[in-house]
Amino acid sequence: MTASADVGGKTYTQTLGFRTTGSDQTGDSAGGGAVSILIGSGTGAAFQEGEVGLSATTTSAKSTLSAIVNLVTSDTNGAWDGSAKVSFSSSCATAGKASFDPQEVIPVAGTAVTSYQPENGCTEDVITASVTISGEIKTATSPTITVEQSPPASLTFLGAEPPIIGIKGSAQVGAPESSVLSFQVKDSNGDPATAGESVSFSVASDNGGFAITSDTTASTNAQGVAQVTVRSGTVPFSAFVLAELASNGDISSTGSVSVQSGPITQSRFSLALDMVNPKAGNHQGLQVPVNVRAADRFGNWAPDGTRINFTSELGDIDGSCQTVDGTCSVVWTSQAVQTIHFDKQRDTRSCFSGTGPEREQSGLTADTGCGDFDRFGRNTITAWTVGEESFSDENGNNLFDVGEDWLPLAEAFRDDNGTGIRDNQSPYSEEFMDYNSNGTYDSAGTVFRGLGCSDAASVAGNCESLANVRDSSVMALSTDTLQVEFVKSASDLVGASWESASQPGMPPQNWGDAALKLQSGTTLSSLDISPGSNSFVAVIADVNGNAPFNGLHIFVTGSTPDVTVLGGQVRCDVDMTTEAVLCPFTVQAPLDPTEFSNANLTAVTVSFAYPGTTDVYPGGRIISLVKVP
Ligand SMILES: [Ca+2]
Ligand SMILES: [Ca+2]
Ligand SMILES: [Ca+2]
Ligand SMILES: [Ca+2]
Repeated sequence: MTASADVGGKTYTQTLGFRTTGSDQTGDSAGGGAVSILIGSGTGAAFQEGEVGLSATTTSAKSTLSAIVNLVTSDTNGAWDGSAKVSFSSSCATAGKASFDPQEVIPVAGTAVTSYQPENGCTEDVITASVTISGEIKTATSPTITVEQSPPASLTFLGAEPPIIGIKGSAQVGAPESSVLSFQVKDSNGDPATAGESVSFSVASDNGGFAITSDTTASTNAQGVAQVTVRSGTVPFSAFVLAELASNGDISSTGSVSVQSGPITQSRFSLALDMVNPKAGNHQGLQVPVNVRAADRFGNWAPDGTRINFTSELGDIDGSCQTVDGTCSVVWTSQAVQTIHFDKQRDTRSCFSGTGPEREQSGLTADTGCGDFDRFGRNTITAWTVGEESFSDENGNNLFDVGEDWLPLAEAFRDDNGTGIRDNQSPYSEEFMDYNSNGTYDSAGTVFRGLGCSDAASVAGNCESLANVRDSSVMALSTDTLQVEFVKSASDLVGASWESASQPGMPPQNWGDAALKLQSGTTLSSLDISPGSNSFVAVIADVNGNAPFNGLHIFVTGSTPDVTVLGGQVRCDVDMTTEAVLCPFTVQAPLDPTEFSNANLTAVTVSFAYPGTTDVYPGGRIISLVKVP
């Protein structure tokens, strides 16, 4: 009996054995020598207490070996046949670099066996077996296991983050200029190679200055991954980076990142309304989606997340949206009748003096008549964001060179009266986007504003700033009520405009005060009919002289059997337009003079139907026919 034996060291099991025997009734009732349970390897004379037996002490990553422990009784070192659970562990297993199958074993006849498998990254390991018997933990440890590592066998490109970067300078418009490329080294088992493998990097082409900005050699981490950072140059292209294993140049891989132009170019920034003539003039809350598409010089989408801003003359609109795949949308909502921003002096204003294409490329609204009066219910919507002016890259080097043609842009503005010029004569003033924040409206500059100048062009002062790209559209807030006029031919409408109905010669004085004014002569109050064919044009507009609402069906019919509208009835549908709709028709009268003089001529009727139906929509006009011999 060694009742006073100290805990620890090699006396560990003896101490436990003593306690087990002396502290419960088993030992007392037996009245004999203390018998304890020991853990180790082997049995009988071969028993090695506190040791885990191994089938081998050297193995390869992904190979297995057996670990074995025996539970014996201390009296004879014979197999203990009690019930317990043995747990195996190791530092590599804790680190996820080795595994046991099974990890917990219930011994059979005192013997517990498991299979141990180390991974790459586990170079040395010691297995511990532990068991709890009668509340006491008993452990055993193995000799050190040496694990031979699998050599690296492959290098794979995992990806670039972000996969698309802008050309040098794009950071000004919020586009990244650098990217991190990741490569993974794997061993022949397809597992990540050991940390610390050296990988070297080089660029396949330094086009425009594309370069590696991190070290050209990097070590793999625990996941076998090595990374390299690159930066764009001035030229957009698919850039390739070669990665090579330092220890074996035959193992290599190529990664790529796309260098794109980045800034949105004015000529590829466009605004479109889902509906330009909604029936919104008398209704609040009617909604129209407003869409923008934005791309760089090459037509590549603006980077996702590019913020586009919006402003609307009438109604209300979401302030901004962020692009995904080069596009985003906001919603415009009507506020019914609105007379704000009407320009009483529009007919006296100067107008955009450039060509039609220049007007369109400058993001202005379509030209609807310089010198005409303004009209109520015409709503200008403008979208803008930071980008660059458009230039013609005549030598194809993707740089702006001195002498290359470009379209200079004045500061963006919302052209409420559609003159193509920003007007600001009190009390009428058009909102503008003060790009340089100097509090005043700046006209077009004399240097190119954008990214990517040749050295000479930079010296000449180009590429020193960016500019707002912009586009605008006009929407007609079509009214519920319509008006119908008649002319003899479409040519009678050349130079026609809309003036005040209550004060002819003046601009419309209020919402609904618009009348068609021909350049010479007047609209018809009756239709003169001669024998044979007589052609006319019905002009249908809303009460402000704008387009009838989208989808309206217009019918022109004759009202007596003796005179017919050719084809029986003429139908004209209102499509996407902001302007009055022309509906030409022909009245067929008898050719024979006698028949003609006996014919009963009364009237022609213009009537309407709701969109997509034959249900009569209120309004229309009946115009009488007058025989002209
Ligand atoms: Ca060029
Ligand atoms: Ca307007
Ligand atoms: Ca204007
Ligand atoms: Ca300014």
